[in-house]
Amino acid sequence: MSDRYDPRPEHKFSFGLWTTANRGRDPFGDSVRPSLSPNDNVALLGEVGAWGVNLHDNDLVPIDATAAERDRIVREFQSACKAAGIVVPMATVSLFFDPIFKDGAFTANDPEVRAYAVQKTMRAMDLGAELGAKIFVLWGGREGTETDACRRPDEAVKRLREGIDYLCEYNIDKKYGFKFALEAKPNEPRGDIYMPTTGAYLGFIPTLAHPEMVGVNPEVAHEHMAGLNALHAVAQAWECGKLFHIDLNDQNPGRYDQDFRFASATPKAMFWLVKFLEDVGYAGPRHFDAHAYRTEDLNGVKDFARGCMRSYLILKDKAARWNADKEIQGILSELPGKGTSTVGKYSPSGSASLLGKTFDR
Ligand code: XLS
Ligand code: MG
Ligand code: MG
Repeated sequence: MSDRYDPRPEHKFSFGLWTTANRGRDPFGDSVRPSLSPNDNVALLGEVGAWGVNLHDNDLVPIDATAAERDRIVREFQSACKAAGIVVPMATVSLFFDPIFKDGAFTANDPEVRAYAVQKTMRAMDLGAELGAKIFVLWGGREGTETDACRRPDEAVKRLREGIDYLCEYNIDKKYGFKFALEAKPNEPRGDIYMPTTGAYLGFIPTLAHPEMVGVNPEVAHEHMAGLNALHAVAQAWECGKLFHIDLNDQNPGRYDQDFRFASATPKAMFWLVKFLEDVGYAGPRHFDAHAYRTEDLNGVKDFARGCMRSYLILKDKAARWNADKEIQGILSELPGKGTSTVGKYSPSGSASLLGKTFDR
């Protein structure tokens, strides 16, 4: 059955390999779904009508693969993507799964671990570039603490900066043309993660050697975990030209990282988010970083993926209806004080007349 909510390539809907291959494992329970190979995964994404697939290095290439194995896996994956009509817009690196990162990656106390984290990221950039990705996401899942006895948090910030500056130089050196998108999350798996919100990263980026190369990847669930309004984070990133990517899903505040299907928990908030992205003309990928309920089987995973895209398109349609609705627009036009200027640029005479003005409170 096809209808106007069918996904099309121009919608730029993407999924991480890790999202549709999520096997429903959690800290208290084992996998409930069989493993899904990367090649079968892209076939599934093609079947449901997605446009792109994103990946961590080790979602595709096992951490202990030889160079020859790596090359074969990449070749076969490229064929699978081609057959499914799926592109790779974004790549990222796992700096959280391997036990070596138990104390962090770029911020770990052991300089060997930090150097390995940078090397692993450079190789993940090589992989992403080979697959055609132009966006490189960095989520520092282990960059944090359970107790601050282990290091001073400002030292962690300096280590993080050095790592990212190095990767920016590598990007320039190799002419990869990546834009880095930094993804914040307040906690989980660490007790507390440095750079807990998108706003923290927006403060950090101007301190980098190549701020123009670095933006953010806000995730709805992560802002909601912190009890924040995800749209406000997205809008602030957009306003300063830093919305390089977005992770769409859903999440109730004050919970573990739920990664629910897009718009399934807070549909009203997600309406405003979609309306914003469409109104401002955000042209990047709409990436769903979510997974199916643990009670679902593989068919349920397909329903879940279709549901993410369908929910987006329904909300996009409602946003267009909002914009076209005469009654709504009539009410909005009655609001006072349109525009973004308040008092204009400062001048001594202007300030004197402002000070002299009497306001009717
Ligand atoms: C985990 C993150 C992760 C990033 C990519 O909570 O959302 O999936 O998006 O490493
Ligand atoms: Mg999440
Ligand atoms: Mg994410």
